[in-house]
Amino acid sequence: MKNTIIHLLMALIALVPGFASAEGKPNVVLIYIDDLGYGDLGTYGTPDIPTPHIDQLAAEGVQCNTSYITNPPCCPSRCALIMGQYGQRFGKYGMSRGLPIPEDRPSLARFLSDNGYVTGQIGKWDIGSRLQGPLQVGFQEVAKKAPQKVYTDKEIEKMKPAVRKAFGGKKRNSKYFCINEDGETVWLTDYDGDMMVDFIDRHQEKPFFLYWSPEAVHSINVEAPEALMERTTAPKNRRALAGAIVSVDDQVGKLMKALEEKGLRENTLVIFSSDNGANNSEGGSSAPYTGGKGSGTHKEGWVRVPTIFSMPGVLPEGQPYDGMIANFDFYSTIASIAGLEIPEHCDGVNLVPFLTGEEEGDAHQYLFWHNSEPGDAERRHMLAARWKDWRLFRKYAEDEWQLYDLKKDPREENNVAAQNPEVVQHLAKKHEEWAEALPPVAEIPEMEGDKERSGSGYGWATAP
Ligand SMILES: [Ca+2]
Repeated sequence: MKNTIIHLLMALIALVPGFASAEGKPNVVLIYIDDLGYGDLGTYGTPDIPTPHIDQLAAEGVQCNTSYITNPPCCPSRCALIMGQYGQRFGKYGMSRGLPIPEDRPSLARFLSDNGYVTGQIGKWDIGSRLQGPLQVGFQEVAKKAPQKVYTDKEIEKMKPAVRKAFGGKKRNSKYFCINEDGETVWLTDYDGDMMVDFIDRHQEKPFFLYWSPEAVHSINVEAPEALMERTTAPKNRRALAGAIVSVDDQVGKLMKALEEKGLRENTLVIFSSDNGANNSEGGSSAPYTGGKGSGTHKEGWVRVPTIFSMPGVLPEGQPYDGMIANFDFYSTIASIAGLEIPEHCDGVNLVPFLTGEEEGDAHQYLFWHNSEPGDAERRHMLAARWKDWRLFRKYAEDEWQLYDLKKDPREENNVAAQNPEVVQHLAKKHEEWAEALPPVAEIPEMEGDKERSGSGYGWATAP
């Protein structure tokens, strides 16, 4: 009943002209982890990595158990996220780094900025062309990159062999340690968490949109300090990754504490997700599914990620949602919760009625994959479709379709295409119809000029 009233209010608010510029709109924090696997969080069943704050977020929100990245990996995933549509809609059929995101339709940051939000970005970008930095596509503030720690000869001497192998040769710049303003060496993820708190602190009076995408937990995690790793019971092959995940969880705790202390918890939508599936090379887990980054990019674990939505009072607490969603739904859901009309270009839907249980079933009846950019790594080529419990897959258009029943066979060990020709035919036709409406693969343009950066240093770079 409470939710119905809130929806009614939101619908009414959306009809009031000029509301877009009004204060009092909900804040949004979007957390997008790099390479975090479906089976790498406590609330998703991992036994060896304690993630109490993320688990708490799920307990105070909706844990989505069938959440997809239709455009893996990093770069295309982030482009689809920020544009609220399949990457193929703007010709992005694979990694294609350097391909611009469209500017004839608003990015999520531009959209919220145009509607009265203060927009801020922290961490990894990897979106659009070299000239499309975050400040160019709608973010008003970007956390400057703190200088990386550079290892000295003396430090290299004392390093564990794995760390020395990565950072003791030509490359001496640390990936995960930076130098803070006081000259101290700090864990980058932790530094990012402090920047989140700083952003919220400065903008607590306004509606804000904060996008944090840490470098974590992307390889290489060998620098993870013992103090983080010893909090886990992870085996050796995933101990460093586990340490990195524990630190991500710490920052979620830091964020939630800041929101609570400022009385913003109820009026803030927090979304937590990952840009693609598990970091297999460092022991990441897709359990109960298989696959992930590297050799497993043909399987479910490469595209199925953990996703949590939390907004007490608007969304249920501790109620999972099993229907199919994709990362491009975040845009439309944020727009809806902000009382704004979803822009026409969006492929996503407003997930609120699905997350509340008002509407049953999948938010998307079908989801599709068409990763066929000729320049992309062969292992990542994928044509696929999801419908009900079925996953249809083939690598190239000339291959035979494979069909898996993910409910009976989550590990995708039994291709049941021959036993279910009608399902194959139906899904293949759906895929074909969807693909027919897409523009061709776009060429990456050559671009003059320096790559857009927010600059290194401390504090925030702001839009010109
Ligand atoms: Ca990634």
